[in-house]
Amino acid sequence: MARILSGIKPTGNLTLGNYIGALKHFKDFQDSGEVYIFIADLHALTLPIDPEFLRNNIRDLAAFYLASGLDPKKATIFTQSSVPEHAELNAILQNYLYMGELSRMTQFKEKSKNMKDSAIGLGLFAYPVLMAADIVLYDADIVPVGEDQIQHVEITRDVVNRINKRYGKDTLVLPNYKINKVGARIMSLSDPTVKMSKSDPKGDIFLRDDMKTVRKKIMSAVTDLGSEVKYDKENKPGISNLLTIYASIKEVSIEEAEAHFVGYRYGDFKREVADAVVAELELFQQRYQQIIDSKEYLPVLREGAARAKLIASKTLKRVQNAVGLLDIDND
Ligand code: ATP
Ligand code: LTN
Repeated sequence: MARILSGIKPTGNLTLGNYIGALKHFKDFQDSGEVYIFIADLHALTLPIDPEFLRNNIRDLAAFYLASGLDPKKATIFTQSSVPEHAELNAILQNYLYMGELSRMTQFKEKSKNMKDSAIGLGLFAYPVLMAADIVLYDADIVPVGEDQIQHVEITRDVVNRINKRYGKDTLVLPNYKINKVGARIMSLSDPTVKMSKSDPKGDIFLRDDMKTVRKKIMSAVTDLGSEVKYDKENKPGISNLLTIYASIKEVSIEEAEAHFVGYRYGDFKREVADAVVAELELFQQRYQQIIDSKEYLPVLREGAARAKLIASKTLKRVQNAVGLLDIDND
């Protein structure tokens, strides 16, 4: 049975981009594979963050996971920091990833570009090391993510190949990323040439926005010259982004979405996109609120940590043995 693993970092309010690119699809794997979904709370510390804000984001993300339809009986849901094996494997893997390749990572370059060297934490630089540890700890075969995370899965593959070559081919499992055909990169509504991102709130739709705000944001999304509703990323990035949002929510192809909107004016098109998003988010928010109020995420996270630890501790032992650390219980 395939092992599927993914995570999101609790750095702020989740956006429609996170939902469409990642969150919405996690549940699709839970009937056919063994699913591990975690909250990347240690990764959230790689840029300065207020402790209370972080704690609330973690609660929120746990509730969002459950509201998205992940079933804790089928999927293991947990926080990264509740399974110390992540940090322990990180300490080993950091020796097999190199300064040059880490400094070329797009995410690192983007996040650090306006920072002075004296303010860039080592954790931000070494982000991919911990992420590689997250993935290989569960022998994950498939890692569903949005487009921006492909590079991180690729560097994980590099480190797996390096380690397996040196210590034997069965030391670590080689993971593959999985991105959605539609919606792997949702763009900002105010500037459709940049990614919708939770740490850059301009032009984002947040999963906790009230429905009036969601409608308003979609109705005032930047569109393009011309009047035809057509998918053309180069010349019509705004319209293409809204078409992508519609197609992902309705679970249809871009071509089907285009066919549906033939002859529409921009205003009517946007209204229908807003209807589709509102219909999806309204239900989602009701479930989220109920989970936050009942705190039902807590036993889920506790049980998830216990289940995750069972797998993680075995992999860690295997790697410790492979690299030559002495097993003091079984020497
Ligand atoms: P930050 O702004 O803090 O870097 P983010 O919004 O980019 O955060 P992440 O926590 O890095 O979000 O990503 C969570 C998941 O959502 C990842 O799988 C990522 O690829 C996906 N994702 C993030 N933004 C988008 C987007 N605009 N379109 C599609 N998928 C996205
Ligand atoms: N970097 C990811 C979060 C993340 C992750 C992972 C995703 C941390 N570890 C392991 C998949 C697998 C992000 O969402 N930005």
